[in-house]
Amino acid sequence: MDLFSDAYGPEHNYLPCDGEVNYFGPVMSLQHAEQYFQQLWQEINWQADQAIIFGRAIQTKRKVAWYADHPFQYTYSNVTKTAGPWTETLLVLKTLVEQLSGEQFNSCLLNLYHSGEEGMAWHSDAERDLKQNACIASLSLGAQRKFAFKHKRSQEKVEFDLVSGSLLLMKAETQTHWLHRLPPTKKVTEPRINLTFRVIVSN
Ligand SMILES: [Mn+2]
Repeated sequence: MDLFSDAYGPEHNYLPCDGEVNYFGPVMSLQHAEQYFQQLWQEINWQADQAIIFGRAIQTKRKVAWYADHPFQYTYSNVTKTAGPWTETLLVLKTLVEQLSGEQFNSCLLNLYHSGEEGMAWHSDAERDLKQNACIASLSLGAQRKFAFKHKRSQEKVEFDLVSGSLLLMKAETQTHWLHRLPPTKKVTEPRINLTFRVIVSN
């Protein structure tokens, strides 16, 4: 397992095969990252998420929110959510991410992890509402967390330290062949907000 930094720059593909991941490192100052974190913490309509564990729906401590160009419906983990309209802060960040990535997005799924004890298990972002092989852009604000990819067949791992204000892109066939997760850790006590900008197919 390799631990990478952003030493290669945004053009570098960190995956050895079957997909493309670009890591830009920080794309704003720490002060701006903290300011955006505070704004989103205040203005986003954070909601408890549900997870299905052994067939039972349970409330997660992790909070989520879902915003888009239109009141799209989005289904994951057997829960359907309707998107709210963009806030001013989200539009600023969406514009920044679009300029850096050269991609366009019509929606954003936000996750709020109150501390390192909250994480996300191995999964791929392959919901049927997502445009297949479209870029997913992940912007991190707040606590630095590890983020890992694992190839579905070979089990090969690629791991990142996602610093506050950093941008990571998942492209092409990444979701088909790779899982990703946010491992829980007792070492992190501060919260993190993650924005994932996506392309949803109209429904
Ligand atoms: Mn994901």
